[in-house]
Amino acid sequence: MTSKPIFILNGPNLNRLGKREPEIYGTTTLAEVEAMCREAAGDRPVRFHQSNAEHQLVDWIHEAIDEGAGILINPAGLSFRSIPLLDALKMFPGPIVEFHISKIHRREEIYHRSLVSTAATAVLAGLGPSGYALAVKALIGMVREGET
Ligand code: DHK
Repeated sequence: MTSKPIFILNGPNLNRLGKREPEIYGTTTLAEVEAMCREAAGDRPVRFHQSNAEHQLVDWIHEAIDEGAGILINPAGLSFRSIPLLDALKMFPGPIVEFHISKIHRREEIYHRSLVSTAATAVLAGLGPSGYALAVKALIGMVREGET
């Protein structure tokens, strides 16, 4: 039986990874992040997306509600103000890992309080782009726990 996919969702401006403020986000591109995630996921199917549009991220979360085993989300700037994103995530029955490349709690005040964290099962921040692989493995571990 094919296992249900994990959804890896990336928010606004993450399409610019590699060029965007490399002193904060590093020089790894989003395509390289996707490859790392697929490698870390092993035989678990992955749906990897990025959008600068809040409604598109909400639509993918609805897809995950119907078809997904877990969600890894870097909501980027939407972390801090998006009620629609939070409301959609609250409907998801499985594990949610919220991920931030940077140390959001040591940055400007506006980045300190994520609304998404109130729906997340776990939060990872400050590990840099390579942290996505750790987040994938943590999510798959939670999914397996829920499937046993
Ligand atoms: C990414 C962004 O685009 C910022 O808006 C967040 C997050 C931090 C990150 O560290 O991945 O504040």
